[in-house]
Amino acid sequence: MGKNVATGSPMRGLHATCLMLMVLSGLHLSLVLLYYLDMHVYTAQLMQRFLEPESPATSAAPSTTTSQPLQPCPETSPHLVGPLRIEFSQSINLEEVKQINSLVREGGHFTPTECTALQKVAVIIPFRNRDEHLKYWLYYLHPILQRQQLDYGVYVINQHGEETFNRAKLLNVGFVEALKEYDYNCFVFSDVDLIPMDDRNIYKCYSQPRHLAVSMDKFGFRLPYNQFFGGISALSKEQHEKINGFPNDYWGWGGEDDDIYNRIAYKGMGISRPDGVIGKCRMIKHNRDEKNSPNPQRFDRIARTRQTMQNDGLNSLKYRVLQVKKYPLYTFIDVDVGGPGRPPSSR
Ligand code: UDH
Ligand code: NGS
Repeated sequence: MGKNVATGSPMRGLHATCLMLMVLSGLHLSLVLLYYLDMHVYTAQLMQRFLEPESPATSAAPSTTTSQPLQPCPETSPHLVGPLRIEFSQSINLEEVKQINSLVREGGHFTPTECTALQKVAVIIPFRNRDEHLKYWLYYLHPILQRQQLDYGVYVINQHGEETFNRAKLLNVGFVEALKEYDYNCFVFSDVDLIPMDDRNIYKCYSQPRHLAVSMDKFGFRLPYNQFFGGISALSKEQHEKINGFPNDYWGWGGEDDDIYNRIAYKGMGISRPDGVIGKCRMIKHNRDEKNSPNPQRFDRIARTRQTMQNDGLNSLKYRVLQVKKYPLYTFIDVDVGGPGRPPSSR
């Protein structure tokens, strides 16, 4: 017994010390582990922030969720990257375009969440049988428009049937139909085959009607003539109404953009344009479409804009909407616009 008592006490002390040391080193180990885990997560977050893809076609403006009241967006978006590489060699998968643009809502709408956009822009595209071109347009333009911090919607106005194409009338239809959906104050009218080569070419409205396609590859990156107003243009709601919209009676190719230019000039407005560097655009090469041959009446018509603009335009627009389809990246409006000398069919 005595022997046990004499040897038991130091053994128990040693045991307790060992236990304490083990607990302490366990604690130390878990603290070190926690610290490293935390650092790892933090580093991963940082890496993600800085390594996000910055390719112009894929990166959109970041969105932040905040309960603070939103400030107006700045005059110049901080997300712009300047010159873009635009090419049309690879075919586009719309599913991927949809995934890249996950902040775009059904029907092709986007609203910045980090600030209140300065303008509400409807982008109107005249359309028939150009699906491949539309894919490129959606692929390039959605990220650009988001980086420009615009509150926008994309409207593809499809001319139903086989009649001669009427670009300007389709644009008028887009103006009226978009306004039925949302309180847009700016309208950008864009051909489906034109892509800006610089995201500083802002798809918004200015104090004067804006011409955006000022420096196209097919014209050697120059204006073909001073009054040229084709390809892509932007008019505020007021500017569009002031000129009674666009002419409805240009069937086939050519002249309708010159008529629009005349309307603007006759109403005492000027044309605003970006410079020749920011205004560079690429056009997707294509052949002349069926039912869009040069309109033989175009020269006579543009000589008479001053008279015709009074009665041909928004105040005489007649069409019938056959279908409105909301796709993830655009709103598709199928319309009967009639034909030369033929009104749209009634129900
Ligand atoms: N558009 C269509 N479908 C058509 C015709 C025109 O969607 O059948 C739309 C489309 O948005 C197009 C725009 O109307 O971008 C302007 O028409 P366009 O591309 O025919 O006009 P553009 O002046 O070309 O660009 C004219 C034909 C050039 C032939 C060149 C041959 N080398
Ligand atoms: C003019 C046309 C415009 C056309 C421009 C560029 O001659 O409608 O060429 O055409 N005006 C008349 O014909 C009266 S383009 O080379 O882009 O096809 O926009």
